[in-house]
Amino acid sequence: MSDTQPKAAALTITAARVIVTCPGRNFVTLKIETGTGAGASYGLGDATLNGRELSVASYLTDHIIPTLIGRDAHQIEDIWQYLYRGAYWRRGPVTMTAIAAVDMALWDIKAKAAGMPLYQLLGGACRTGVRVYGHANGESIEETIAEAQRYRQMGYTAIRLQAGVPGLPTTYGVSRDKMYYEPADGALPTENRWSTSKYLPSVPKLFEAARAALGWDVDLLHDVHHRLTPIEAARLGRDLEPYRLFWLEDSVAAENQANFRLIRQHTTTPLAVGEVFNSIWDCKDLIEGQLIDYIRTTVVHAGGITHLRRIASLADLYAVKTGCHGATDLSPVCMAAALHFNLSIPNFGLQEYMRHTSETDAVFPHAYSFANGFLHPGNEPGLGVDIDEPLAAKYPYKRAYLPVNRLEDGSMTNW
Ligand code: KDG
Ligand code: MG
Repeated sequence: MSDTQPKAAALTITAARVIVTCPGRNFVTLKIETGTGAGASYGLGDATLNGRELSVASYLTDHIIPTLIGRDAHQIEDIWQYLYRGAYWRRGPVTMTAIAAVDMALWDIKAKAAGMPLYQLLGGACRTGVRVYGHANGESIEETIAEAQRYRQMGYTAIRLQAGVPGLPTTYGVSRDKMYYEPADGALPTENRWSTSKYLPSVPKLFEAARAALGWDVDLLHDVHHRLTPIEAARLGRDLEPYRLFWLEDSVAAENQANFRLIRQHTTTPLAVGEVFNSIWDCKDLIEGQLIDYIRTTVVHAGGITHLRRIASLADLYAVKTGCHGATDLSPVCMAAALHFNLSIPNFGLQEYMRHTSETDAVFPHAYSFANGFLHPGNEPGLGVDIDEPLAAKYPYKRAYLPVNRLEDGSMTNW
């Protein structure tokens, strides 16, 4: 930039630090401070990576924060490029979560400086609210349907259904918690068992019973959690066609994006994937090949609002909609960021919303609210989320791992 250009007033970054707290589960939050005295402000970014929280905290504290001090918080894109290109080692969940936290905090600061809720800065609201889905889960089909009915009564118009698989001691997505979703359950990883042959016949039975009990005026979803091969996923998609799912999620692991070509050739069940993706490169072929219908990348794990907007814009060209991940391990800071993002993009699809415990809500007071199956980010300047630091300090970090998964013969498989 030429020195002769007039310069806008800078918002100098004066300090930044990482806050780790465990109000029921671990959350990592980045707080960036700008200015001094009456001109001081701050922004928050979620940096939580389930089961690997301290790696992101270290990446931020040891490697990113020293490079932020003195920069102009207004230069969000330049800082993003600096952290992504400048590191030489690109991508990966730890790096991209750390970059996401910086990005969220900078958008929070900019929107506070503008005196606007963030969605206004992102182009304004494209809709009146953000439609969400919750998880109904149970050991049996009957229990799952009863849970789904409870979600209907709360106003949800879209519900994910997961039921126990007969013959397996535990099943992905079936937990004791009903309003929260907390799979990180041990100081060392729990070992689960998996059998595709037991699982596959159980899912169409669940959805047949669900349609009979719940009718057709509700969107139903299912998460396979990366457990099938492409041809098994193709068969499941076909078997579920009569029940018109809103989406079938993560039916296969997607390191090989071409897996989805095979599934797509065999079924019209809509496909969603991407909660573990961390960059546009993870989903480029899936989107350009129109191999999926919903992309599930979210703010905290995919490089922040700046990068997620790029993914959504690419997806829009190919009629792929968003379906951001929103399990309980994504903090209220991420949830708020996702809501501002969702409200502002043309190709929003659906937002996952698993609630936080009252302890978490108290640590992160927020402006977003739920009514009639929709969330709204509220109209406070910035993201509309704060952190009560003295309260956060009362909940020290507790090591917790996600489970691992083995086949019945003992082989490791995808969790
Ligand atoms: O941290 C992992 C969880 O967020 C993940 O297992 C939840 O698959 C999930 C979902 O769809 O919410
Ligand atoms: Mg999932």
